[in-house]
Amino acid sequence: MSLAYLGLGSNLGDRRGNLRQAVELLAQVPGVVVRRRSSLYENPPVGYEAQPDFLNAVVEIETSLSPRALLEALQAIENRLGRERTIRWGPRTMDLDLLLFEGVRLDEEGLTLPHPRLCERAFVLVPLAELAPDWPLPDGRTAGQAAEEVKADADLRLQSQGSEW
Ligand code: A4P
Ligand code: MG
Repeated sequence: MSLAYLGLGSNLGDRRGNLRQAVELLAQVPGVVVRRRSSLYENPPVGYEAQPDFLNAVVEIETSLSPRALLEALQAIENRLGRERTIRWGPRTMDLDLLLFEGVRLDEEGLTLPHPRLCERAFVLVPLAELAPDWPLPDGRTAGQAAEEVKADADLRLQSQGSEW
């Protein structure tokens, strides 16, 4: 079994309900055990800004799947939750990103690990640091150090502390 961290985001419809449902569907994937979830944060969109605010969280899983098979399972859940791909970085009912997969670095068509935009995004780093503060990032910092550095400039509003959401 390998540890992996997933980034969840929603900015359309019942955002909290979408995140909850995504975790429930994840727990039903054969070969995936959901271990822990971060607090839930609301924050303005990064990238394409003319869209509603996001709710974001990070989930820790253990899995016997390969990174590629896990990505396919995540995409199937996005589709189940009504994700329509319109504009890149645009609004979505559910975005499920594979952030980190224990012991794996790769850069292939359709799958880069660690996630290429992980080190710069407060909405990923802050919840990740709750679960895995000592995890080493590709740029040499730990998740906890990186989170501290981006926190001050980020408009991250705690919506639900701990894993009760
Ligand atoms: N892909 C490659 N590596 C990975 C990986 N490690 N995990 C490929 C997931 N996907 C990976 O993703 C595009 C392609 O990336 C996929 O085909 C996959 O094979 P997508 O989910 O189809 O499209 P996207 O999400 O619009 O693009 P992308 O590049 O994944 O965007 P991001 O980086 O996920 O950003 N602002 C706030 N506040 N909160 C957010 O959650 N999210 C985004 C999306 C932008 N701004 C945001 C948020
Ligand atoms: Mg994505």
